[in-house]
Amino acid sequence: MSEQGGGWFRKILGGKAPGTEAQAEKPAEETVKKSFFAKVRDRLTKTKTTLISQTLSIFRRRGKVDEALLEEMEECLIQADVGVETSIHLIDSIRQRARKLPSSEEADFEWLRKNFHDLILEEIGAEPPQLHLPDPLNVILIVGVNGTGKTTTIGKLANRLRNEGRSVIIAAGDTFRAAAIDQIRIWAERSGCEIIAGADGADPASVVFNAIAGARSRGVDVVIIDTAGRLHNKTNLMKELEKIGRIIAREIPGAPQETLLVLDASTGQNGLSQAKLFQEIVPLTGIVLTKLDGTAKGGVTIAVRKQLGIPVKYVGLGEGLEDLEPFDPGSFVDALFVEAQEEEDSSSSTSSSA
Ligand SMILES: Nc1nc2c(ncn2[C@@H]2O[C@H](COP(=O)(O)OP(=O)(O)OP(=O)(O)O)[C@@H](O)[C@H]2O)c(=O)[nH]1
Ligand SMILES: [Mg+2]
Repeated sequence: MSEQGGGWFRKILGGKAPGTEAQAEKPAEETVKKSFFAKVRDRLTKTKTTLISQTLSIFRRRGKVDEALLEEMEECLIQADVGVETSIHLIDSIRQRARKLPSSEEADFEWLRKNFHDLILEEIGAEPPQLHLPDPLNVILIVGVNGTGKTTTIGKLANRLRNEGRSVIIAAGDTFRAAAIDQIRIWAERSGCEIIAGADGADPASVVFNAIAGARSRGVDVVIIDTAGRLHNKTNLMKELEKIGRIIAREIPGAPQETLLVLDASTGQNGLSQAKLFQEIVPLTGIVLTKLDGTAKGGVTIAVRKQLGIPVKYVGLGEGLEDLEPFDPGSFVDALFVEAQEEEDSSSSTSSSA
């Protein structure tokens, strides 16, 4: 596991990385983080229980890899919102790998665990996807249907980028909903970033133009643009995003450097249809998967990568300023499997002591 992956993993699991020694972490700050991530881990458990632990527990009941087990596993993946197509593909791959085993080897529990782990990692890609912001002035366009967490994500992302030494201006490009500007102002304050807003109902493209001009004159290197999620129909949405895109490209050749689609993980497969719709309107460079802290449908993480070919770049793990983490696929899959291991260990110790 990579160094970076270990870090992400340790944060989520409150310090426990598999195969690494318990490390003496920096005390005060780490303790605060630990209690926070312990809370997150408890919430993420919902995902793990459904996706991996449940699947593997079927194995424990049956004791061998046979057709009935594979069918039950497939069902389980579909219920965890991995998606029908991807679930069938995963199980087919397991089936083929099992067939190819030499007769001297058995498809036992460890075999299943390892192959399942590797296959999921192949699906989502092992490399942690990075934001690509190479220019003196970069634009991040944030899109998604209403309520998925765009505005909240912008606040968290602005905070993150500032902590990484970037300067950020937020463009309040959602002028459609009355309260949207006040909401993004609060997030700009929290993250300590400047905000450029117009009046309610103003043309979002003019807000974007002003934000870029402001960023240029102040030497700011990132502009994050909020957009409206509720525009009644696809034609309106398309018109508005196209206009915003035109202004951005005219002002900064090559921009937007990133166009991130915000998806609510708890909407499961519905999120996939949303992503397909947006893909037709704007070229997406990444996904932010929000509300992963409160869902049993984390399987959508695997589905989006496989079916849309777009990497998940960040995950939202709560409503606070710090609750956004860069997505690290290796750690994500490790976390799923370690939880299964821990559950298994505790259940076997319970049964042996009984
Ligand atoms: N638990 C949890 N809640 C989140 C997360 N991200 C956003 N939320 C909540 O989701 C709700 C909607 O978030 P917004 O940021 O307003 O969503 P939006 O996409 O900007 O919505 P519109 O402006 O209406 O299009 C708020 O109550 C947020 O606090 C997350 O990662 N975890
Ligand atoms: Mg919003």
